[in-house]
Amino acid sequence: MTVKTEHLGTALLVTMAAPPVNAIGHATREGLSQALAQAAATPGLTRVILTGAGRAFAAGADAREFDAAPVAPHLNEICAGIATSPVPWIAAINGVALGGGCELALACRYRIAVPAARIGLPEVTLGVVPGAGGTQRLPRLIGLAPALDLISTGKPVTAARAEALGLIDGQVDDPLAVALALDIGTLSLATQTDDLPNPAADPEAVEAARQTALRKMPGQIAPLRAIALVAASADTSLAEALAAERATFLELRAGDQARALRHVFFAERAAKAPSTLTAAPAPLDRIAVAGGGTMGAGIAWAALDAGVSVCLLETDAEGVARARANIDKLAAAAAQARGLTDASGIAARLGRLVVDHDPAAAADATLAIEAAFESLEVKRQVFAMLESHLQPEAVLATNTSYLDIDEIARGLADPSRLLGLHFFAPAHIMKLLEIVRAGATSDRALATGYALAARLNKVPVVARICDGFIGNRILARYREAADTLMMDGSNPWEIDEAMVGFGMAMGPYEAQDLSGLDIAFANRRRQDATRDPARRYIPISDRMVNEGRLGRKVGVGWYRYPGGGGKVIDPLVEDLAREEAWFAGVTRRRIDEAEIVERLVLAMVNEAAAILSEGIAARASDIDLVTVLGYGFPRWRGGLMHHADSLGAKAIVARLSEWAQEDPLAWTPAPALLDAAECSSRHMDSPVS
Ligand code: 3H9
Repeated sequence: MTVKTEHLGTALLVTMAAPPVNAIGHATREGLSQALAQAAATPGLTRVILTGAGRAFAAGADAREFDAAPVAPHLNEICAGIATSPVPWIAAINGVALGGGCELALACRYRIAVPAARIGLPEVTLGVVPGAGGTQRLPRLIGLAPALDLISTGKPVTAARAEALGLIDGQVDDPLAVALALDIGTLSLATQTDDLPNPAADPEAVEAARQTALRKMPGQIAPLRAIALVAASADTSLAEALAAERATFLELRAGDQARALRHVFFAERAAKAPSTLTAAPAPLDRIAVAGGGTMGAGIAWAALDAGVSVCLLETDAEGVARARANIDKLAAAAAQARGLTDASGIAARLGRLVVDHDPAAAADATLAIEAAFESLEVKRQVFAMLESHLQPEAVLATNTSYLDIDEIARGLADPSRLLGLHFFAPAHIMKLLEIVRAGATSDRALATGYALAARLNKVPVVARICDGFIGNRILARYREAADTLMMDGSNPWEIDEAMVGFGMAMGPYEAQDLSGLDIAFANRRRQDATRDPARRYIPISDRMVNEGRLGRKVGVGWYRYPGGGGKVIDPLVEDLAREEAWFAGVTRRRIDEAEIVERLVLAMVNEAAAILSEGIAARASDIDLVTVLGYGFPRWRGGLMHHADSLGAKAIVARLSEWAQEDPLAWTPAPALLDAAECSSRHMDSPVS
């Protein structure tokens, strides 16, 4: 039974019980529909109290049902039934009330929530609009501007904020008790949301919400459609507006963006430790981070944020001072980010931190993460030091982006303790954690990696060893393909603009300017010895570095940054590309935006397919998570491999094969793609044998 009913005196208690978060699926809708009928058939009832079992009120419609046609009874009909019920319904909000859960509460006559509740309409983050009255009842209840804010961003609010907005009538520790005790007079004075007048029109707030959505959620349809629906609440009858809302919800629910966003939502949730991994992780209350540079300090701050005690190790007093300064910057930024933490929160974090150059200070750490300079020699020295000072059962991790972890492990007495934990900068913000399983990594070390991800609220993706693991290997191929386009006729700003138009958070050249051209340069030098001499090599990036154009940090890279400000196109870069093309005997040609996007996306897809074929990634959805959470691939396209599926393996292979005739080393289709194309019904998400 996903909905339980119980008579408590003259009240009917209706409890949604679909663990873990009471997502509202068909069975719950049936149960709610029956509860409506039961209430109507019970004489003398003074109230119906709606609540949720466990930790949630309701997490919204069950999104797992969205791939199939909707089945009656529908949630919008249930909300209408609650809103027009002669017996008043009270929402006793015991935990999160999101999406359809919030809409059920909005249809009630009265709403009381626990202080820990989070309430909101996050539908746009799943590519849909609220479909059970949210776009109409919320603005009637709290006004147009705040409703626009909640619905167009999808961000939930705390119970305190909900009360301040008038979304709920009060916060109490025991909403059920209060709902039972509420006197009839108070209840009858409360106005049913549907009887409230239309909210006042607010064209300025509507335009501001549109501009914010265009800027912050570019390419996405749902936020703009939701804004239009909320705007219409000012001058449209409730019945007409609810019908328009329902039609929009159903249209978007069946669309590509909603499918892609659902895919990422469920992929994120599926990315936890597999049940087959039974080893117990190391405890994580006290960890060490070796190296207090930008990355090490970011990792330390992420751990401090999660309540972990950290020993941040440096090599000498100067290093300790630098590490302290890096931590102070993060603390200052956290203090400025309003609402995240207060002064006592910052003090508590700093109270859990020790910064030292004596490795003995880390002796009781159960996990040590090395974030030192990217050199095999340096890393081996760090691990020798950690090995001699930490307990033998402590797990060791390297944050290397490219180095062979098996090579690092060779220096250890017990290589099974070592794994890779590849964080993304800024480490305290980015959600992705690549966990690299080396040849000897034990199940316990792996389980510790997963446990750390869970503790730090990050999404873990396991990779095997190769140059760059999953993400940086795809990135390297993306950059190589972009450089080739630049040599053959494009320029960095055309390429950046095309990829931003596709939906990437940033173009590849602006991103390089941000991270520094010297990092990719060092990688190319490391790869010189193993690079196939027959592979086409584009020297433009090397020349940039040789001319000191290292990116934003020096004020000039692919773009110029006068006065440390925004980017400005630099025609010298185009001259440089023309010159290199002339040296190489390349006749430059006009390359349009569509070709730029197609070449760069398919270069990444082909590399990702090779990564799957080689078993570096276990599943295509892991690659989707890496590209979306680590590299700015548009979430609403579902990640690289989900997007590839939408293009179709056959079409991809046909295009790659055509390009392979000009350059087989760069474009020959990977075996996983050939497999998928051969069996065209098979998605790349299917397991690769
Ligand atoms: C909607 O409501 C449309 C209506 O307007 C119109 C209707 C007509 N569906 O995240 P967690 C699962 S659209 C299905 O790990 P947490 C989740 O997959 C919906 N399943 O826990 C996971 O399963 P598993 C609008 C869902 O405590 C388990 O629950 N609502 C749904 O970190 C635990 O989830 C939203 O967008 C769902 N709606 O966070 C809210 N929600 O154990 C989406 C969760 O098998 N949900 N599951 O891996 C969330 O934001 C978070 O899950 C929540 C809990 C904050 C609720």
